[in-house]
This record gives sequence, structure tokens and C-alpha cells, in this order.
Amino acid sequence: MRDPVQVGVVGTGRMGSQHSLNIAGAVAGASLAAVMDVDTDRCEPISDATGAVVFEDAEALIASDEVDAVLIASPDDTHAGLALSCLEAGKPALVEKPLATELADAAAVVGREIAGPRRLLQVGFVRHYDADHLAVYRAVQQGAVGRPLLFRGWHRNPPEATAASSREVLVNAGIHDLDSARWFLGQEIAEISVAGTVIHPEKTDQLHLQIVTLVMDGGGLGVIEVNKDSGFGYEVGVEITGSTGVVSSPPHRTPAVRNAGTVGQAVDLDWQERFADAYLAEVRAWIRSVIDAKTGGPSAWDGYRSLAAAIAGAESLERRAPLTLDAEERPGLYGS
Ligand code: ISE
Repeated sequence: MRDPVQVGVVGTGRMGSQHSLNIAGAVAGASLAAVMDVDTDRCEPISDATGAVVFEDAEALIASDEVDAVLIASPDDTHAGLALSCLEAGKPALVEKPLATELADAAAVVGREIAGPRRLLQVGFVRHYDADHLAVYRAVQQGAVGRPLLFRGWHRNPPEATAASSREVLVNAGIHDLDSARWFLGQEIAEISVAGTVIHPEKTDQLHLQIVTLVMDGGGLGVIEVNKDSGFGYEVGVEITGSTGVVSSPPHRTPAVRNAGTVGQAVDLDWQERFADAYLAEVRAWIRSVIDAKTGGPSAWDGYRSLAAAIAGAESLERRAPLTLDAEERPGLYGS
């Protein structure tokens, strides 16, 4: 592997730009070699600032001898196809979540990866690199609350320019929380039930506030609030109830300002602000794994199983009934 690792980024929107600038300026052992976006105007500023070559075609970037590793941050429905291309090219890739928007596509990625010589894909469940999430996870792992029984998560977003459909609330956003439930409890989701409500009466087809209830295959439980239009900012938290106690992520770390008879704290504006340090830690860990030729972190299996839950959840929302998920044996490539 070349030193530094020559990285190509596909998709230079909000996340692709942040990842590109992190790689170019803050990740030892990596160099931003190439960028691509269907809107090339979005590549130019990054190319001008970093010297990265602008590609007009994602497949050409993946195939290029000038690219050792690929970061996929293009629109959600392109992730699986590009991940397959990276597997075919034998190139390690960090694939932003969701791994796919259709389950069959995610299954195809898993099938192709387990047919290959080793793991090549890491999926962008960035919360695995967030200090607050890791502190809660370590407390659980150290037995601070006994046996973990209940995962409670809340995920509140500011409104976005492009309104999400009710399905996208789960496939694009809630998928993080579904992955976290699996991660913190160490169990697979066996049953999901979702209810939703309209936040703004004029948007009757967008159930942007959803409550997800989970039953895990090991007896654990989960309750998740996903809100795509919080009205106040961005907020993510987790809480684990165990057999001997409860551990939860800290509230906002910003100063509490008291004046004029009130107390206030600033909240994050969006996920790029809330998880800025975690995105950097995520890419640094990914580059380390590329150098060591030992891909780690959230896997394509995690991407597949979390997507299966998200899609079942969207169906539960539609049917107004709980849905069970098929139990599937984890392929050996993804460990125990
Ligand atoms: C976005 O793609 C993310 O991954 C953020 O973490 C999430 O909070 C947001 O809802 C998604 O749209």
C-alpha cells in the first residue's frame, strides 16, 4: 500500500466535502487524490484547495491506478452499486450509510464481499467513533449497569431542504439508531413496530416524528424517537437500562448561560457539527485499517441488518402492525 494512501471520494456534497477536507488536511497516512460529483461545480473548490484530480465518472475513479481506497458519499441509492465496484476492483472503501436503499442490493454487497478474500468495506455508522457513545458503550461493557436490557435513543434533526419521505426517516436517519441498538445490546432485532405522526399539518404524507419499538433476539428491548423536523436543532442521545442501573449520554456540553431570568444552552445545528470529531476519528480509523490491510469498524453485515430493520420498520408504519425480521446467521467473515 502506498504511503500516503491515495484516497478517492465519490460525492462531494455535505458529507463528502467534510470527509475530503478531513482526509486532505487532518489524516496522517492519507492523501486526497481524486474527487467526483455529478455536479462538478461541487468538486472544483475541493480540487482547488487540495490538488485532488476531478473525475467525471465514479467508476473511472474507482478503477484508477491513482486511487488506493475509496470513500463513497454519493446519494444513498448509489451506495450499493459503487460498493460492489470497489469489491470488484479489490479496493477498500468507507461507504456512507445506508449501505443501500433496497435490501436485495445490500444483500448483494454482503454476498460479494464474503465471496472475496477479506473484508474491504466499512460502513459509515459514525456514532461508533463518538466520544459520548463510546463512554456509554464502555460503561455497559464494564458491567456498570449489569445486564443491558433496554436501549433508548433519541435522534432529532432540524428541517432539511429536501423533505424526507416517511420511509427515508428510517432508511436515511433512523438507521443510525437501529444500528446503535444492535451495537449497545449486542443482539439482533427480531421484531419492530413503528408509529408516526405528522409534524406540520400541511405535510400530511410526511410522518417526520416516529417512535420505534424493538424486541431483540436475545430478549432485549429498544425504544427510539426519530424526528426529522425538531424545530430547534440537532440532538442525539442514548440511554441503556440494565439489570442494576442506567447509563445515559451526557446532555449538551455547551455552557449554561443564566441571564434575564432564564437559563439557556446552545444546541448543535446539524450532524456535521455534533459529530465533527467523530467523523475525523472514523476516517482516521479507516485509513489505519487500510494501511494495516485489516478492515474493521461497522461492516456491510451491520449495514445489511440495520437496513433490514429500517425497511421492516417502514412496512410496520404502513401496516400499523409489528413485523418480525428473519433470523439470519452472521457470515464468518463478520466475526461472532
Ligand atoms: C444524515 O445522513 C446523517 O447521517 C445524520 O447522522 C442524521 O442525523 C441525518 O438525519 C441524516 O440525514
